[in-house]
Amino acid sequence: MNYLEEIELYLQQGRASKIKALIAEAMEQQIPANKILLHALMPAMASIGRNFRDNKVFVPEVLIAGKAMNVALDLLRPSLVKEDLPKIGKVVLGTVKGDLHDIGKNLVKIMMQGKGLEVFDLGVDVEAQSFVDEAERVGAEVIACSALLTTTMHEMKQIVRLAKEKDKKVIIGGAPVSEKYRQHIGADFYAGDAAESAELIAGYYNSKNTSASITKKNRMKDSADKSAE
Ligand code: B12
Repeated sequence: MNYLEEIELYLQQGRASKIKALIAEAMEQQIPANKILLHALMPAMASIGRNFRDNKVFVPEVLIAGKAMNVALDLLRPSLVKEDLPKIGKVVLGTVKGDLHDIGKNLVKIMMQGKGLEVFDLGVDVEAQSFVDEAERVGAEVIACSALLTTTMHEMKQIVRLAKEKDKKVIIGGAPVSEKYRQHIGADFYAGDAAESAELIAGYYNSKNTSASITKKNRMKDSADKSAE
């Protein structure tokens, strides 16, 4: 078995300390973090998801595997996020009220940080109002919310309503959420995975920053022209 296969297997068993050691070794062998994420950790989570659905594993096993996945993500984070990136915008992130799933959210955080976005993570089980309060407090224009349960996704509608009052944009995601649902609740963006969410929001801030700097340049030119007259 190679490193990737071993990591995938041990994650399914929730063996955090074994995974830690294997990831360290794999990285020493120059296996890229991205490859470990996409070809070992994600397939393991998908397989846990299938086994959970088919009643082959139960909440305690899934919980332990989830913890091991978060340990693995913490180990990969430094390789996936370059510290010296220029900061392009702020995002408030969290999992909605009633929902404790955080692996997808944590992945969104890493991918967004990897694009130079400053992420303020509120954790799980977050009240709708808290997303907006935090966005106001830190001066973030974008709120990102995750929901994994059909019974909690409706919280997003409330977040969108409160966010609109404060002129904030909302991106939604998580397994039960879709583009159709985005349209239904009037959210600004939807992405199916973490990498896509980071692309979308980085693109949003980059185009905003570009038009702001063009406006600033034009203003400076106008005042220079006026003082020359
Ligand atoms: C791990 C897990 C758990 C763990 C969570 C551990 C943790 N730290 O997160 C534990 C054991 C705690 C758990 C509990 C429960 N779970 Co659970 N869980 C899962 C499981 C197996 C995997 C989820 C996961 O982490 N996937 C891996 C990550 C990477 O994928 P992801 O979260 O989908 O994220 C991706 C995208 O969705 C997207 N994304 C995610 N968030 C965001 C946010 C934004 C802004 C954007 C743009 C994108 C985005 O990007 C990620 C990929 O890049 C899923 C099965 C599944 N197929 O999803 C069930 C699942 C979600 N759970 C389910 C259920 C029913 C429960 C429980 C009710 C079980 C119970 N009887 O107690 C409880 C609910 C607890 C609660 N109140 O939240 C059901 C939900 C059914 C439904 N449609 O509502 C599922 C689908 C399993 C099933 N088939 O029945 N669960």
